[in-house]
Amino acid sequence: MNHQNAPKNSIQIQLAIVILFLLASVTLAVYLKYKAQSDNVINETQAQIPTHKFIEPITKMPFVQLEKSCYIMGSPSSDRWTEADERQHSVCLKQDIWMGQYEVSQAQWEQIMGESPAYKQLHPKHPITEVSWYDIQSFIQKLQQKTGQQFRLPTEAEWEYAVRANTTTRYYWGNELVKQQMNCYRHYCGDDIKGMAKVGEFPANPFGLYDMLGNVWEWTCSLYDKDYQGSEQQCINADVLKPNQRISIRGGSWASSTPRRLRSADRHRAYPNEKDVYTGFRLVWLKN
Ligand SMILES: [Ca+2]
Ligand SMILES: [Ca+2]
Repeated sequence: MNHQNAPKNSIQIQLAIVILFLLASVTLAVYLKYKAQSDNVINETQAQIPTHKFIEPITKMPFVQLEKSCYIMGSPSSDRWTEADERQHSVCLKQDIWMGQYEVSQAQWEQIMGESPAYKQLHPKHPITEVSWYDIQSFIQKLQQKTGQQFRLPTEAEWEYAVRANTTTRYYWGNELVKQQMNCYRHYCGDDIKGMAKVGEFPANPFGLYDMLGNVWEWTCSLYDKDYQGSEQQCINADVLKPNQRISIRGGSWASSTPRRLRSADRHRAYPNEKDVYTGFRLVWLKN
């Protein structure tokens, strides 16, 4: 009997091995698929590209939601390019920011103000320039009247949080200048554009914001203080602003003479009634 049952047992064992092998293969396949999916999720989280946007209905300006967070503003003293007014300090944003995805364009300015003061008016999608800080306050007032929404310029601290997008390097892509990353000055930059570029021509930073470095300098709403004693985290009220006080402007321009001027931490300033062909702005939207 035992002898007769032996081949049958052997077939059963072989079948069991095959079934076990199939089960193991299926389990492995399911695991690998799950792992690939979870890896993608992690990668998306690491990229930290915000997905929430507000589109202002009249000019179609998009604003990207940046979640409130703490970060180190300024540049390390170990970097030989760091300047005296870039003291590193921690800043915590008290609320989410809705940052303009692009510099405000000439067409958008004209749409709200009815006329464009911009130099040469090369293209409607060029950033608006030759607007003083006071001109921008008028623009904001009219935009608010027309849309029923609230806007302002970013504080200097909000601006640097936005440009860094959680990076700590000189530029949001690293420490060295890389061609075709921003619109800067030809002899060191190597980009193909001689003057202003249309907004959004160069790659966005990790938060999805365009031209934070280069193209045109951007007005903030903060009083310039070389020692970073807190004014960088506030907007100066136009009513108390004195003619001899200066406002922080950020990001460098298509005409900046050195790549140092285009670093995330670099700071510049201008009197509120100044206007030139190198300076424009972007807005933040204030969610109700
Ligand atoms: Ca250029
Ligand atoms: Ca810019």
